[in-house]
Amino acid sequence: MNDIRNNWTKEEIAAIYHRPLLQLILEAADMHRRHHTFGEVQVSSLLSIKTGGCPEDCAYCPQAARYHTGVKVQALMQVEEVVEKAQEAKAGGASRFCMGAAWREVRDNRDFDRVLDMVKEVNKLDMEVCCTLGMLTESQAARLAEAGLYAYNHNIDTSEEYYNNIIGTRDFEDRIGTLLHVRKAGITVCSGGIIGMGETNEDRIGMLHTLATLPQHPESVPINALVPVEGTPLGESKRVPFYDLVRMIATVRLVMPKAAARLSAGRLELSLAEQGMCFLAGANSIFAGDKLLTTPNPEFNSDLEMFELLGLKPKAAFADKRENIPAGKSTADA
Ligand code: SAM
Ligand code: DTB
Ligand code: SF4
Repeated sequence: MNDIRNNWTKEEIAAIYHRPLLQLILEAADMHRRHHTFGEVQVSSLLSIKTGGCPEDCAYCPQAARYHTGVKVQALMQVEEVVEKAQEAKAGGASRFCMGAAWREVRDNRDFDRVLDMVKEVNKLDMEVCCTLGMLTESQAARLAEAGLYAYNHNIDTSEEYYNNIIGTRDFEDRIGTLLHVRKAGITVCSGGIIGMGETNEDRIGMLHTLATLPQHPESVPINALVPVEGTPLGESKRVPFYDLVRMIATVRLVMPKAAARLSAGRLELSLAEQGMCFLAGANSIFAGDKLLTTPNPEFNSDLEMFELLGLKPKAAFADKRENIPAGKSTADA
């Protein structure tokens, strides 16, 4: 059976999303076992290397300069500080280190040169290095690849139709353009979105349809439950129903079987049993550490307990073979 398809229709994805819940989870668990080692979870650590003051108007984001959210603006960190944080994350069991900057786009300036140095240095720690820096040109993506970047996170966030209700300062096509540049540079793609922003089920299905019909599926698909932050236009939003989150994860697993389905923002609100259900439904990646970019995340020790209790194991770095091997590594390491 060929599980990997890029010709999904929205109707097919909708039929999956709306299956009876336990049947959906069972099918997703089955698919998960066919393509992944069950119980293995990729652990990423996030660091905000440049915080706040962003010119964009993303309605969910505490780092947009135009909203008053109490996030303190911080200029780009120094390379040494970042390497220290990466070392700590590695010691805590993270195999991937993701550096986030509150930029609209990358500019070819000294800040970008410094980020390239960060990528080179973290790469030396034998961790999968990831960045999320906003929009990229083709040549910027190539420079990041050359520096040893393993993954680039760039979320499409929601459906094409709903996009401009959430973000007015750029278009959906801009996001897709950056994803193509990342792919072309041979960097693995991490792209997903947020639920709980007032979108319909159709929008969620549309978002997954866009990702699942790209010429190549993203290697990683983060599903974030909106963290409502006071001061943002979505600050008063109600928490997204848990079962919607499970449906999203299971649908990711079924339409993009090989992707890492990342249970991302919003984990702090979930019980252990709820997280367990997400892992059963195909989630196999999390952000660990007590902070996401600016909002809290479960404590390191409570995640350790969860891994112990549910019998989960952290996945080793570079466990997935990839065509574009980072500088200094051979396929034998992959
Ligand atoms: N500025 C870059 C960009 O927008 O691509 C990178 C950083 S941005 C904060 C990364 C992602 O975090 C966003 O695309 C969004 O999906 C997610 N995010 C931001 N604020 C969030 C919130 N309050 N709740 C859930 N996810 C959020
Ligand atoms: C992703 O999809 N979620 C992460 C990561 N990619 C960069 C970010 C979540 C941010 C949540 C809000 C905050 O902490 O500022
Ligand atoms: Fe800026 Fe990214 Fe936040 Fe949008 S999501 S406001 S681009 S930091």
